[in-house]
Amino acid sequence: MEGIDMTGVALQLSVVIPTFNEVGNVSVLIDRLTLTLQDIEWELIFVDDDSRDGTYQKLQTIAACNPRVRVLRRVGRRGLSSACIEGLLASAAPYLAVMDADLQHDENCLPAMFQAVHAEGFDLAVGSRYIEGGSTGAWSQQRVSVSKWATLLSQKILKLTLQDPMSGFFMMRRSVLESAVYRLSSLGFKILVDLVVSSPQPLRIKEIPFHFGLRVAGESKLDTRVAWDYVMLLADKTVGRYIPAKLISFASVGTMGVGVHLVILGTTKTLLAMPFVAAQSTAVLVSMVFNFYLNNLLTYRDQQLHGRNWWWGLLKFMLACSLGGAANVGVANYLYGNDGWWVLSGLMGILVGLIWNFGVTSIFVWPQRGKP
Ligand SMILES: Nc1nc2c(ncn2[C@@H]2O[C@H](COP(=O)(O)OP(=O)(O)O)[C@@H](O)[C@H]2O)c(=O)[nH]1
Ligand SMILES: [Mg+2]
Repeated sequence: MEGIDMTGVALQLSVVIPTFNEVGNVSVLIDRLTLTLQDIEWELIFVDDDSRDGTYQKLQTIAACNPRVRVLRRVGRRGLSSACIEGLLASAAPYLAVMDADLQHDENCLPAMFQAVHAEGFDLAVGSRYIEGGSTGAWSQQRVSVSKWATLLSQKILKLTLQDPMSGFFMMRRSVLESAVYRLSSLGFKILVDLVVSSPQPLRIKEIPFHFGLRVAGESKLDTRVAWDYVMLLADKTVGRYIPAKLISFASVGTMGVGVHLVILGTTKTLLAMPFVAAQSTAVLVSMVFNFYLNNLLTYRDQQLHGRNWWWGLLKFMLACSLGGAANVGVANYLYGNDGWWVLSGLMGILVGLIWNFGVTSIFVWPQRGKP
């Protein structure tokens, strides 16, 4: 190409490594990768979600003297899948790998994965714990069964034939990313499921067994909220083309909010003998706080509000939802005046209120670029 110096050695492999509080692991990982990848031209791209333990600063120091290492820092954002996708999009090699930073993924599998996608005609090589020769290592029984259930769900609902679609350790040809990139959901923890389902063509996949290692430094970020993210990913990959996953999450939280409302109304009215108006107002207030709290925790986990922003967000949420409530009653009342069918009028009111609340809060309470 004219004007561009193409005399350097061409890069073959980009390894993308998401990090969140992994300061104790990254140096060891880089040393191990340097040994394992001796015969390949490689680069490492760390994507750090503004870790609090100095991971970013440490990586920056390493990157300053190791030209194979780069670090991308995201602020006010969280999410394993979206971090991987952004790292992959910042990469330059024809073959791309994703692996964890915590030394639980066996880097000795990388050459075999590279061989599979580079020389054996596979599009994707997956480090698999659920085929012969692989294992989940020292996982608790509970974690094994949750992972098995999640695997089963993706096999049944998304028709995946992979034995270990929950794996976060894989390598692919660049074309896999390029052809799936516009369809990726980027929700939650399960980037491999997202990639495979978003690929327009069936992929030639090789699974390579490995033993999931022990985490020595730092902590797992896997918590129960990851399960919610996973259900949202499944929803997005099935009905997502019609209804946004965040709207489904928002509506599910709202449904739970109705339950909370009724419990509070019941207790304040019957047990505390409050007048109906006071009991209903208390229930509205409590369920608004409940809705805000859960949406901040689940629906907008990737851009959660904290500290002062949390209180400010709550205020805006309550204001937006009060207007949504007024729209709900207005529409329902208008329809009821026309057709007199209370069920349909009521439901239409709820739908209008829901869409209003979701739309307005997604713009004013959890805007795309939140502050840390
Ligand atoms: N950038 C980024 N990395 C994350 C996030 N959550 C987890 N990670 C990283 O993803 C990898 C896997 O996470 P981990 O907590 O070990 O999950 P587990 O192995 O399933 O217990 C590790 O390298 C984490 O540092 C996140 O929200 N953002
Ligand atoms: Mg881990």
